[in-house]
Amino acid sequence: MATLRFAKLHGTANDFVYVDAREGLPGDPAALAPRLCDRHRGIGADGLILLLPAETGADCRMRIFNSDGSLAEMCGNGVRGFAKFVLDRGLVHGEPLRIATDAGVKTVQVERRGGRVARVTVDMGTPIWDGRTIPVDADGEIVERPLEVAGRTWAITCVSMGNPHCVVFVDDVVGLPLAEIGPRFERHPFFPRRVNTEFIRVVDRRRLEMRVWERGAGETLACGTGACAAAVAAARTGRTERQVVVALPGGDLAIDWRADDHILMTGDAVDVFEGRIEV
Ligand code: ZDP
Repeated sequence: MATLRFAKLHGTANDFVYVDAREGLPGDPAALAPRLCDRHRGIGADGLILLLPAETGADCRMRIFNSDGSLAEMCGNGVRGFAKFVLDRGLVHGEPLRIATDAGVKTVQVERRGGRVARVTVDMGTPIWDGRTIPVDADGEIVERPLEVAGRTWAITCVSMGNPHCVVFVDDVVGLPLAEIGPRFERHPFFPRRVNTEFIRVVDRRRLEMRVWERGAGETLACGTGACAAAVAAARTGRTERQVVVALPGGDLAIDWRADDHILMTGDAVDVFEGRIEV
């Protein structure tokens, strides 16, 4: 047994356990993540995020494990909480903060209230449209392409934000039986590394409503990379402007797809509690 110190934070109600793992961890993170994320037997979270030693070109490094223990390349809501976790506690310095992730170095700007990080803007980099890179089982770009899932034909648009996303525009997100259809997208053979699926209703040219079924985590109250994927899919198919607010069950995220192709995502980062757990 070892004692692990942690903090729990959320961004738009997408919650994560954060651990300073710069000096190592008492165990394999892929095995620790499901135990720590368990909402009945553990702390409860959508994923585990580790602070790792800095590397060249960045102030620090983060790594995210989904609640099922799978490794994700990138995490939009988690990276905002990560910035608050390290800056408020003085663990890392740097403004703008450069965070190395498995999807490249992300630059982060923070807005403070009462000396503490309250809102965070992340340069999420550029969207990747190439099918084999996302990856999906097809060449070229996947924009409004029919795919049969759960006995229905959906028009899907696929994009990688470092991690794979499938965006589907629907007339109603509230009534969608997500627990039934979400896993069928996630495990569809068209997605060789599984997929995060966003179901989107266009409210108007500057607002989207979204529900998400995340790879390795199920339905979550928000997904930052998913909100970016939805925004670029909506703008690219002519449904919206390049600046939108994405309304998620957990709150709003502002997305700006700049003319230079970079996507800026802005949202909250909130401390929940800190603690120690025997592992
Ligand atoms: O790619 C994946 O496996 C996702 N489940 C990772 C988590 C994404 C996240 N919800 C986000 O906000 O981008 C943290």
